[in-house]
Amino acid sequence: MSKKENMIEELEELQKRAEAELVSLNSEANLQRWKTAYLGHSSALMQVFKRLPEAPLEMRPEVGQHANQVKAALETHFESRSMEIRQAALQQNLQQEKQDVTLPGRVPPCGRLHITTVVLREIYRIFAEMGFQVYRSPEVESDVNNFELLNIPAHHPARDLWDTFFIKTEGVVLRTHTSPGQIRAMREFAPEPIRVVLPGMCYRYEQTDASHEFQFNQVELLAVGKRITFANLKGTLEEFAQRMYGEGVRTRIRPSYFPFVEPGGEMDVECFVCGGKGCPVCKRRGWLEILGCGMVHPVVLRNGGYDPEVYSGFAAGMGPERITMLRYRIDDIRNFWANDVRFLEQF
Ligand code: FA5
Repeated sequence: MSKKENMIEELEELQKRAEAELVSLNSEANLQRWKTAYLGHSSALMQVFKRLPEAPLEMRPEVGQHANQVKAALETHFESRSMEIRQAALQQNLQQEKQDVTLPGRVPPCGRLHITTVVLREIYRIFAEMGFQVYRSPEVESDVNNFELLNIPAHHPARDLWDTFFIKTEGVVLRTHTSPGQIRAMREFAPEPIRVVLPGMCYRYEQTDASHEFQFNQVELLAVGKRITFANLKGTLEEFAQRMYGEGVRTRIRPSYFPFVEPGGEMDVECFVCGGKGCPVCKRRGWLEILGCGMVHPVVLRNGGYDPEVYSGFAAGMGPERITMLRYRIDDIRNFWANDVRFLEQF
């Protein structure tokens, strides 16, 4: 066999071996190794090209041409095998990661309204239907609005009814009730008639217990105009109680003292746990206190910019957390602002 035939045979052997190996490969990594071995710089095929200049002149064209054909064939086969392997990997991925769309989805955790917010909104809705609008006033108040203009001068013993958080700035307090909002609303609207609810957080320096927190909401009710009477107050509160606690619920108004109303009272609803017979929830009285109320005191009307000879008004103040407790039989008010989701999630 001539040298030329030898080289050509060598090339054919090489091609057969390379192609046989290529068919058995089934990963990208192996493919790359194969490429380096058969088409890389130091591969046997490349050696043929390198050795060509040393070969006798007459055999160079034929051997060179043959080597080029082998190289082109190997490159083509490499490309198509490479494509097959990539396709197979893709198919396998699609199989393994197939999604079962019939499986129930994972429900994302979802927040909810705080129970007091729910009850507050219900209170607004009831009063909105009676023509009352929400009017917001600040939680940090002047001593003047919180007490003095409400007919509670400095050193008046009635100040003891509200254990107050004072702050370092003199004359500024955390409001102890929503009643100072009465002054703000009156001063904004006088001499126009008013029908507003004043909601929001109040603060008292309280010894906390199951029914007393040092922060709690109140909703104040205020109506001012000509010929407003105690009968209007009674009718409005009676209607509220029916809508809030259910039709047919019995109510009563007892006399009570608040410096900013005259006459003043407190409203009770019949205990809906025992139906008025007496139980631990109503402390055996058969009645539950829900709010303070009365006719706006002439001094307060004047401080708000209304002439008490011409105008009259009624006001009331209730605690939505206490209302919520009664409704849902919650036995401790301290749960409301303790931020324990086990409590909050129940509503
Ligand atoms: C007042 O604060 C008066 N401003 C209410 C008022 C308004 C009377 C207008 C007349 C006219 P009192 O201190 O009773 O009143 O509080 C009213 C309501 O707030 C109570 O019935 C109760 O529901 C709630 N409340 C009072 N103190 C606390 C407390 N420490 N924790 C939770 N709720 C409270």
